[in-house]
Amino acid sequence: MDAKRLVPWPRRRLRVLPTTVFAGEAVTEKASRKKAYVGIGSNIGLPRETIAAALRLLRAEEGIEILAVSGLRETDPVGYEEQPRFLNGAVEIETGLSPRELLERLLTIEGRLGRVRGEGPRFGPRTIDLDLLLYGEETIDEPGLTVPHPRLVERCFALEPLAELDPQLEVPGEGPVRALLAGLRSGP
Ligand code: GSY
Repeated sequence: MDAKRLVPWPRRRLRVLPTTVFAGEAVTEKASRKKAYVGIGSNIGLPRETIAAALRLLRAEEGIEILAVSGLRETDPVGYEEQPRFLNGAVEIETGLSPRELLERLLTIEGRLGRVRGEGPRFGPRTIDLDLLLYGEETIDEPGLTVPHPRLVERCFALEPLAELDPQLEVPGEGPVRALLAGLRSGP
């Protein structure tokens, strides 16, 4: 399955400061933008439509540019088996937002699509999940924000679309995404 690589919008010419205020918005220049990866999942309602809506909302966000979208795949539920199969994928983005700001945007989009966090069983069904998987090469461990995502390396459904988007990708502190996947597939 090939990731759909998007043609970037023409960008403004570089200015001197890394961040300037333009029409009231903080605009971050290319040098300080980060590549980040967001995992997407859904298994309630109309997953394909909900994921399409999530991508539209993500694309409309100021400060987030979608670079590529992986294919979507049906996956068996992990963590709580009595639920429908999931539709999973991942998105490669470039952003000038901080990891915390990006996380907040993802949670807001989830909310707009009807997700109520804290409702139902912990690993149970959900209308939409937008997980911040990777943010540049950073490792972050703060209340409510852990990057790389704390369960990324245990989850084929999250690693597979990442490997599709960038087969050379490294998970900071863990190793190459392809090696992590091979380890999971070969079993304990
Ligand atoms: O955080 C991801 C939500 N989730 C999933 C998922 O997206 N896909 C699969 N296959 N199983 C899952 N279990 C949980 S929790």
